[in-house]
Amino acid sequence: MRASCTSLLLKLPLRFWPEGAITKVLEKSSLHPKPAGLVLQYGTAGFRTNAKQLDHIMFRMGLLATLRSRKTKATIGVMVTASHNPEEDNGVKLIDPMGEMLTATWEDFATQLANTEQKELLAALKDIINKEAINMKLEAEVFVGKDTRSSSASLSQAVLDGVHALGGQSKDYGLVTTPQLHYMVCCQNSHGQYGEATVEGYCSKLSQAFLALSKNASNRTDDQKHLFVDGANGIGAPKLREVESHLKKQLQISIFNDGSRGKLNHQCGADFVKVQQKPPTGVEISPGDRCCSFDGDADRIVYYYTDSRGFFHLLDGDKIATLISTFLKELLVQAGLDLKIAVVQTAYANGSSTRYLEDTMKVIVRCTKTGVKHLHHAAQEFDIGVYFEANGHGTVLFSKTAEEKVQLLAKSTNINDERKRAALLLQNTVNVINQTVGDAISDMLLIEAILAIKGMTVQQWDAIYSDLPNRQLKVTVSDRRVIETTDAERRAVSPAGLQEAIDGLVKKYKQARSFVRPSGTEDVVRVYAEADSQESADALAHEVSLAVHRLAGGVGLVQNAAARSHNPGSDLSPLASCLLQDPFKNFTFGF
Ligand code: NG1
Ligand code: ZN
Repeated sequence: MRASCTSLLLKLPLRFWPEGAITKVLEKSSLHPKPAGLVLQYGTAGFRTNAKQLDHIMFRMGLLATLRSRKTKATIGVMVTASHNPEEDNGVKLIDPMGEMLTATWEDFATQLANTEQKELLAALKDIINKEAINMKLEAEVFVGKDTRSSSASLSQAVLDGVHALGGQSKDYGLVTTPQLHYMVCCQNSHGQYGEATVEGYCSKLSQAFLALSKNASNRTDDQKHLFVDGANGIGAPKLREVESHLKKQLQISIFNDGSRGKLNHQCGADFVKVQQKPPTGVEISPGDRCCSFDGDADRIVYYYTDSRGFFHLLDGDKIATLISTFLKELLVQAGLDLKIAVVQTAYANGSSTRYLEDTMKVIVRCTKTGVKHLHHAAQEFDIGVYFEANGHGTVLFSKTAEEKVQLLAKSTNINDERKRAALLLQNTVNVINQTVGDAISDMLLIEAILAIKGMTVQQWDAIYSDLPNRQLKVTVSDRRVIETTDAERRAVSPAGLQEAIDGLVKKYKQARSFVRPSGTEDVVRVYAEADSQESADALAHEVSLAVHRLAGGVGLVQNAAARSHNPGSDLSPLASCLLQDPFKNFTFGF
C-alpha cells in the first residue's frame, strides 16, 4: 500500500513541472556550482558562514523560496545577511508568509538542498516537490532584501537567479534591515492590512504611531529628546535616517558608526556592547547620555550609559522587556481591559529580572529554549506576549482578540478620559511595534516613547532592579551533542553526573544559578553562571566549565573567568583564547 502511494507521488513532478523549467534549472545552477563536499546546516538564523562559500546556497534558497511560495500560495521572503557576524561572512534566511521564521520541516529541506551535490540537484528538488505535493503550475512570488556587506549584492543576485530559474516572480527591496523585510512579507500577505509593503509605508506607520505616543509626554527639553545611536556600521544607520525624517524633531538622533568610515560590527554594535560590557568605539558619549546600539542587520538593540564615575551601565533585553511590560500592564489597568500579559525569556535572562517581574510586577513569566522562534511561539499563547532574549532581540505580540478589544475601546465615545487616553496609547503602541520579528528601530521608538511618557531618565529605568553579576564562558568538547538538556535548557540530563556536579557547585555560592547547553550556532558548550558578586559568578562559571570538561569530553584548556574579567585574551595560549566568551566569533558552519 505504502509503496504504491510513493510511486504515484514520484510521477507528480513530470505532470506538474513544465518541460522548459527543468532545462532552465540545470543551466542556471551550473552558474552557481556547489563546492564538492561542503556541508552547511540551516539553523535558527538560516545559513551563515564565510561569504565565499555561499553562492550556491543563495541560488538554492531562491529555488526553495519559490517552492515554498507555491506551497503556501503566498509571498515568501529571502534576506541576505549575517547579522552581527564579521564583514567577511554572510548568510541567508527564509521568511514565511506572516513574516515569521521558516517552519521546521522546511529548515530540513533547506539543509538537504544545500548539501546536495551538483548532479543530484534536480532529484533533490523533485523530492521536495513530491513530499509537499507542490503544484508547479501555480504562481510564486519572492521578496528579496540584503544588508550592507560587500558580498551581499552578488549573493542576492544569486537568490534572484534561483527564483527566476523556477519561474517565480521577484521583488528586490535592495538594502533593507532584516525586520523591514519581514514586515514587507507580512504586509503583502495580509493584503495591506498590516501596512503598506514599502519602506516608505514602514517609516510612516511607525513614525505616525511614535508621534501620537509622544504627544502624551509633557514638555521635554532638547536634551531629553536626544539619543545617541551606534549603527554598527550596518544597514540600521541609513534606515534610521529615513525614519528620522518623519519624526518632526520629536526625537533628536545622533548616529555613530553609520558605515561611512568604520567596519561592519567591528568594535561596535549590540553584540559587542553586550558581550564586552563596554561602549562601542566611534561614539563619544558623556556621563548620563542615553545611548543604544543596533546590530549589523538592525534586529537587536541594547541601551547603555556611563555614570559620573565613568562606570558603564548596560540595559539589555531583560531591562527592555521589563520597561515595556510594566508600561503595558499600567495601561491595561487604566483602560480597564482584562487581557493576559506575559513576558517570555530564556535561561540567560538575569535572575533579578525574573524575580522583579514575578514578585513585584506580578506578571506571568515563561522560559523557553534559546532562539527567537521558541520565544515567539510561547508569546503567541497570551493576549499580549512580550518576548526578549537578553541579547536584545525581541518584540511584543498582540493576539487578534487583544487588538480588537483595544481598537473597540479606542473608538468608544462613552468612556472617561483616563480610559480613553489609555486605549489610544495602547492603540498607538500596537502600531509602533513590528510584531513580525525583533526590530531595533521599532523597539527604539517604543522605548523612547515610554521614557518620554513616563518622564523617566535612563538612570531611573536602570534602577528598576539591579542585575545579578553573571558570567558566560564556553568549553570545547569533542561532541557537544553529549549534553542533553531539559526544563528550557536549565538542567542537563546527560552526561551522567553533570547536573549533580553543577547542583553541588551552585550550593557553594549565594543567590547562585548555573546551567550549561550546547550552542546552536557554534561548536562549543555554553556555560552560564550568576551569583551575588562578580567574583562568585566568575568562580562558579569556571568550576562548572571544569565539570563540563571532565564529564563531557573536554578538548584543550579551560579558560579561567577571572583572566577574562581583568584582561580579556591576553597571556593565554591560542587554544585558551579560543575558549574565551566571544559567542559570535567567526565560524565555518551555518546556523
Ligand atoms: P547559541 O549559539 O545557540 O547560544 C546564539 C544566541 C541566541 C540567538 C542565536 C541566534 C546567546 C547566549 N545565544 O545562540 O540568543 O540569538 O545565537 O542568533 O546569546
Ligand atoms: Zn541581527
